[in-house]
Order: sequence, then structure tokens, then C-alpha cells
Amino acid sequence: MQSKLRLPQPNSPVPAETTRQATDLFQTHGALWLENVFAKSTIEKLLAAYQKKYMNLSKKELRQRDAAVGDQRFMITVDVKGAFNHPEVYANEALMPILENLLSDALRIASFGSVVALPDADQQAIHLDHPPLFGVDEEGLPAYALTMVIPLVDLSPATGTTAIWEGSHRGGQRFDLLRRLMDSPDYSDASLPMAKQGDAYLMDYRVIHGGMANRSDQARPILYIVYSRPWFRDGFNFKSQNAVSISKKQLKKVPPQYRSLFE
Ligand SMILES: O=C(O)CCC(=O)C(=O)O
Repeated sequence: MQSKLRLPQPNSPVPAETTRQATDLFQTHGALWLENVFAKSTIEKLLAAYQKKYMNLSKKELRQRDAAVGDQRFMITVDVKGAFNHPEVYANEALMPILENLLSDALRIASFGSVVALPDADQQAIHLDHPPLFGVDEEGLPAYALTMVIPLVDLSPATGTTAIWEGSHRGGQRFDLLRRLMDSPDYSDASLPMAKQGDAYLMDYRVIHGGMANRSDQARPILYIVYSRPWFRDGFNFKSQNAVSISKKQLKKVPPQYRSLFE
């Protein structure tokens, strides 16, 4: 992946120069793989909580949630509580300055959930997460939303990852490229972040991407948080599930300085 940075250590403020570099890389490539964002122990806790609550949902529950986003692949909104309700996860000290540079300091959480690719899940259709806001010509416009992916297990060629077409967030040819890839998937120009527990990768909401097949014998859950400018509402992906699920009681547990993220 061309756009990749290693942070000095998890959960600590990042030097201003690194924040600037991360911002530039993201704006240029529409994606960024950051190593060393979260403590591994935090990810282990998230994984345990996820396995307990979400890995054994019944077929009926998954149907009610309209959760299928591919063969053996499900998008599940998680309740922001327990391990998920922690500032290290949704307002990470290293990430916030980068996110504010990209989306302004009025940024919000537009959605908070997970995608799990079960063993033998096929590759996902290559796609955009949202139709273009302003039609074809978005050249020069800044990001309005981005997805932060937090892998809950180490990603490998066997588990698969998210294939990302760096640079496809802009340029007049992006829709031709998308059509070509949808008609005949070809991963030769895709970046494949083999992120480990503790890493995160960010994707501009306009970037072309798609989950790869899971050829391993373990499930591959990834947590995601979509951050956006305050006016954006994702009415496209959340018809049967809430985009964000947080109760009043859990919102009170969010430190006051971060509550606006959930407004
Ligand atoms: O499974 C993945 O790696 C990505 C999933 C995804 O991009 C989606 O469901 O929109």
C-alpha cells in the first residue's frame, strides 16, 4: 500500500509533523493504513465482546437486520456499550487530530458497526459505499466522510482484507474504473492492507473498494466507525439497522468533550 504510516506508539499524541504527513497521504490516496494505533489488549477485549454478542446471531436475526453484504459476509451495527464504549476506540488520541484535519473539528460519527466475513466467504462485489453526492464531477472536493476500519484479528492473505483502489476517490475516470471492476474483478492494481491487531485503515467514502474472500478457517470480523462532516446522514446503508446504536445511559458514560461525536 502506498499510503502507510507507523505511529510511534499506541494511544499517545502524535508529533504534529506525523499528523500533517498522515493528512496529506490520506488526501492524496483516499486511504491510509496506520500501524500501532490501538493497544493490542484493547483489540483483544473488543474481539472477545464481539465474539460473545455478535458471532452467533441467528439467520432470522441477520435477515431482520438485512445484514448480508455479500456471500457469508454480514454488516452488523454494534451497541456502543462495554468495550465498544471507550474513547480509545471512538476518539483515539492519535487519530482525532488527523480526522479533524480531514473533516473539520465539527466531525460526527455517522455509523458504528462491524462486517464479519465467515470462513469461505467469497470476495465481495467491488463497490462504493455511497452514491456520489454531487454527480460525476467531484474533482477537488474534500472528503465528506471516511471509514475507519479496525481489524479485530490479524489480516493475512488467507483471511483476506479489504481491497482498496488508492486514488479512486477523485478523477473523472473513477466511474469507468468502477464499472470495469464490477464487470470483471481484477485485483492487480488494488492495495491490500494486511493490517494486524492494533492497526487501522482509513478509506475516503468515495474510494473504490471491496472485501476479499476469506479462505481461512476463522471468521474475519472488522469493526468500523464512519466519521463525517456534521451535515452528512447515511440514508443509503441503514434502512433496517440503526447507523449508530447508543442508549441514553451509555451516552452519559461518554466523556462530555466527546458527546458531540454521537449527536
Ligand atoms: O469485508 C471487508 O473487508 C469490507 C466490507 C465492505 O467494504 C462493505 O461491506 O462495504
